[in-house]
Amino acid sequence: LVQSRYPSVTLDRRFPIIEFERLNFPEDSILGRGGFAAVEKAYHRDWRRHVAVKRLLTRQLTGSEQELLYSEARKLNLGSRSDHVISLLGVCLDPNFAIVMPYMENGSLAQLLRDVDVPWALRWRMAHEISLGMTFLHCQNPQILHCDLKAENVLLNEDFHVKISDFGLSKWRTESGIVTSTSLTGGTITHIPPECFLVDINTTFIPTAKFDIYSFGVLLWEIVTRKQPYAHAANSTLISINVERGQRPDLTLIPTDREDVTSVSELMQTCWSQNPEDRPPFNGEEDSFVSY
Ligand code: ACK
Repeated sequence: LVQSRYPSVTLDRRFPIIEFERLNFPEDSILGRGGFAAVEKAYHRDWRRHVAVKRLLTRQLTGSEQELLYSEARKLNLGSRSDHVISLLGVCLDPNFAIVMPYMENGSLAQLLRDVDVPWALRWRMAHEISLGMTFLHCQNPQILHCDLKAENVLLNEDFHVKISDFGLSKWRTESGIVTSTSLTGGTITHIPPECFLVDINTTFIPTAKFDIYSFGVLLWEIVTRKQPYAHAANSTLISINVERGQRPDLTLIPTDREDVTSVSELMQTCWSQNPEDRPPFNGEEDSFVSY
């Protein structure tokens, strides 16, 4: 068993290796399922702690699925250097490649907002920590675009501090603007910026950091309202609502009796500006990264 508190941050193939046999999976271990992988809760017998394991459940990984999980592990490996990005504890190689991360006791922000009337001060702290985590990702070289930022993918540790998770759709973006990714397309339609749907049919959409900023605007709306964006619209009409009519999540659901809420409401509207150039960067300064 190779374990280090600060796993290698180089983008090579050296990850801490965890023996699959050391993990115990309880009966109802599944925390959630994605396209081809699932996240499960497990107990590490030597470390005597719970971990979260992302792996394929039913069959052998194909080459490209293996690459996807592998690329996700590389990003989590970098996450060890940020307090607000989930980190990599290690990977299992046998019987399949699997990602092992810390288990987050308080689940996702989506769940918390659904179940609890979260105090405003905690909501602002979480929003701030999300922006710190995103600043970290956007300042990497190559830059990491998350491309699926939403309340479900924001996890909370035992003290309700934020860890950004799920890099299944994320992409690397080099300084020359080239996006490298083995990831599947897709994502959450309510959080995808309109320009994504406006590209010529023969052209591939190339995301920039402004993609994540738009999603952050919608996420701020989720934090403030504790509701689902466009809850009453059918998925099939969302693109035309969002792109052709330029509509956004319902501002009438935002309370008007608090100054802090009003200023966050102004910020979210800047973040979801129709023109990507009008959206602010996460770090609050002008572009430090050439192709931000
Ligand atoms: O809202 P949730 O319970 O929190 O459902 C999702 C689900 O798995 C799919 O991503 C949960 N999840 C993911 N990673 C972790 C983790 N490291 N610790 C605890 N729960 C996790 C997430």
